[in-house]
Amino acid sequence: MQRRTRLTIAVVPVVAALALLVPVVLAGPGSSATVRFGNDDVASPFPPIQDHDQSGNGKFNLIPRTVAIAAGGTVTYDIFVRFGIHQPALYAPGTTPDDIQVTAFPFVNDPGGRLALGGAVGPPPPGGSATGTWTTPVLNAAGRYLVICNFAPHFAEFGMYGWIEVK
Ligand SMILES: [Cu+2]
Repeated sequence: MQRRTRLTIAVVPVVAALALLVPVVLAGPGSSATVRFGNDDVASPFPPIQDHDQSGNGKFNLIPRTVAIAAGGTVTYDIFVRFGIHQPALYAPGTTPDDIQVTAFPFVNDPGGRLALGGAVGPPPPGGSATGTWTTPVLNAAGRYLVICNFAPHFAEFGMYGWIEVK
């Protein structure tokens, strides 16, 4: 018994250390990965656009920015917003942020190459937050898909976008 306990004590830190070394999530067929969509609790507590600095660059992020899944999988976005609105929009492989036309306010709403649009989350009540989730359709075709925040200030001013690599 004592020997088994010692072995367990030795194995747990090794497994924990290996987990830290995995940079991206690679999900299997039919499985899913989760990405945080909005990191609004970091940096200063001020509304970033009107009153303060570059906080929005930390807040309006997808974490991780790039996620890799196997063909046939999905990605779920865990949406958290304190400032404005977050709304994920999925674009076909080959679309880059430069291809997105921001011609409207407050939503980008560029239909060119768009495959799916999640529900808008927010705006939150004053001093509060809003949360939601959105899962992509099943992604069968290999390629690098662009996902943006369809709320124009977040995409255009703070580069709120990320990638799904389907392998
Ligand atoms: Cu947003």
